[in-house]
Amino acid sequence: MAARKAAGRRKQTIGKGPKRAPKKSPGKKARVAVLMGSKSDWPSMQAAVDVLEEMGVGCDVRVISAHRTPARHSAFVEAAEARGIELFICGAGFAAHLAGVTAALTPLPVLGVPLDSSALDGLDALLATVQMPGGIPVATFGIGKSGAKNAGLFASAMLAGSDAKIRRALDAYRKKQTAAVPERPF
Ligand code: RP5
Repeated sequence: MAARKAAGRRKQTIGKGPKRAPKKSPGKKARVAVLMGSKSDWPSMQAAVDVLEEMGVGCDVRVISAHRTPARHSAFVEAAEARGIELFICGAGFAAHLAGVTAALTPLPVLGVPLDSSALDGLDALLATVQMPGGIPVATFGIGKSGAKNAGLFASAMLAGSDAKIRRALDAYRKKQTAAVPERPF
C-alpha cells in the first residue's frame, strides 16, 4: 500500500521537474520569443515560459547562441516580426551576448536574463547584459530563475496594455500571490 502510494507520488511529479517541456499552447499564436544560449539554460528559462503560459501568452522557445549558432540567430530574429513576434526574452550565461546581439538585429523590445552558469555565478552575464552601449537597449533582469520569472511577468505586462485577457490574468496572479502570504511566520 505504502509502496503504491509512493509510486503514485512519483508519477505526479513526473513532468513537473525542471526538464518539463513547455505546453504547445495549441492554436495560440506566438507573441514572445524566448531564446536561450544553451539547452543547459532551460531549467532557469522555464520560469519565464511557465509565467507566459499562465498568462495565456503564446511563445516560441528556442536554443540559439550568439556565439555558437550565429546564422541560426540572425535568421530567426530577422524573420520573427513578420511571424507575429512582438518581443524577445533572451537568457544566457558567461560572456552573455545573446540579448545584446538580438537587440542589434531587431527594433523590437529585448528583455535580457543573465544566467548563473559560470564560475562567477552570473555576475559576468549580468554585466555583459546590462552594460549595453547607448543606442541599443536591453532591459535587464535579475540573475537566474527569478530574473526569468520577472521577465515573463514584465513581457505579459507589456502586452496587457492592449489585451484585456492578459490584464485579467495578471490581476488574478497578483491576487493569488498576495493571498498566499501568511500573516505570521509560524
Ligand atoms: C552560455 O554558456 C549559455 O547561455 C550557457 O549559460 C553557458 C553554458 O553553455 P553549455 O556549455 O552548458 O552549453 O553561452
